[in-house]
Amino acid sequence: MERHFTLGEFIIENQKDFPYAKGELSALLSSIKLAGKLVNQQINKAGLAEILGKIGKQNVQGEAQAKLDVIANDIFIDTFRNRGEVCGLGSEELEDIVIFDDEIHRDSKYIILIDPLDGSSNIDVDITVGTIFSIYRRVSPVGGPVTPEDFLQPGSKQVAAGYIIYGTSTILVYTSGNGVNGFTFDPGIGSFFLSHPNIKFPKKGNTYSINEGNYVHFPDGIKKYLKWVQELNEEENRPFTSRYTGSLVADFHRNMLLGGIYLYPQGTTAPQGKLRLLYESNPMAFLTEQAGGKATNGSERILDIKPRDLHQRVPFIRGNVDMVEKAESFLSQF
Ligand code: AHM
Ligand code: MG
Repeated sequence: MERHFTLGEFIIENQKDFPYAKGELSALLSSIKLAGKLVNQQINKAGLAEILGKIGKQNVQGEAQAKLDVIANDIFIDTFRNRGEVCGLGSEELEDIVIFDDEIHRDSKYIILIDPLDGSSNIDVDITVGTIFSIYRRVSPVGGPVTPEDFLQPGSKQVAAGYIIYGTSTILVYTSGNGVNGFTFDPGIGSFFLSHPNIKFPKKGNTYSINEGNYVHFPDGIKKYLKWVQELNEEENRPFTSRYTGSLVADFHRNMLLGGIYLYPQGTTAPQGKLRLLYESNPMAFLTEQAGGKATNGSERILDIKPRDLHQRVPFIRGNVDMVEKAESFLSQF
């Protein structure tokens, strides 16, 4: 039987491709791998361990926190606290950044932004959830205090980004700017193995993913685009297929592997959409471009947006280039 590369072996083999300091970024990915295994273990036994349900508090976004949201957040923070690869962390679950300024972290060049458990409203009904991460090189001098500017960099400055999808299998997908690769977790061995090398969007896609229940709130361009995707046109393979789980990682992963478009546009009740630029849209946009797709807010490249604050939201459209450009053309016309 052919033996696949482990994630660790792959990282060492490809270190030459990392744009920055080699060993540290490899170690950082190894910490994500460890935290991902711990979260995976918690998710798998959630029904038995009485860790389903809400904790009765809201996160900084005003959304009800699930117990596993908090557990996953703690696991990632503890992992990065115990190891020295990042000097600061921002989390969708926390109002402020966490600064690690003790001896082992002080000389670190990296900060990380995480959505520890995305799609957490799906946990209690056993639908796929995910962890999303985004890594930047700090812009403030190494050894000095970590600053907000270290976190408020445009997505084009990411040095690595990815997600862990806790689905029928657990897969870690990441890019460090040299393509996208996916590694499936083998629970018997406890390692991630290369299973999805060099992921690219297929040339053609015909799946669209959007919460159509919000239709009445969408801009006219999106309404007209949705009517267009539902029209009969055999040559263009329309109507498209609608698939939406409410878990960004699941909808993203499927559409990247099979081709398709994901939209979370602005609406009258959510003027900037729902997704967070730093924790969700930027890492997904980096992966999208690395897989040959396109990610915009409807008119502007996501990775070019200069963030104003940590929890900023942004309309998000990403997928096959031709599909995204079609949606953009409707937005610019109507
Ligand atoms: P979360 O970070 O609080 O879990 O919210 C993000 C999730 C995404 O995974 C998903 O794409 C979106 O919210 C679904 O939102 P909606 O339920 O409005 O369709
Ligand atoms: Mg999220």
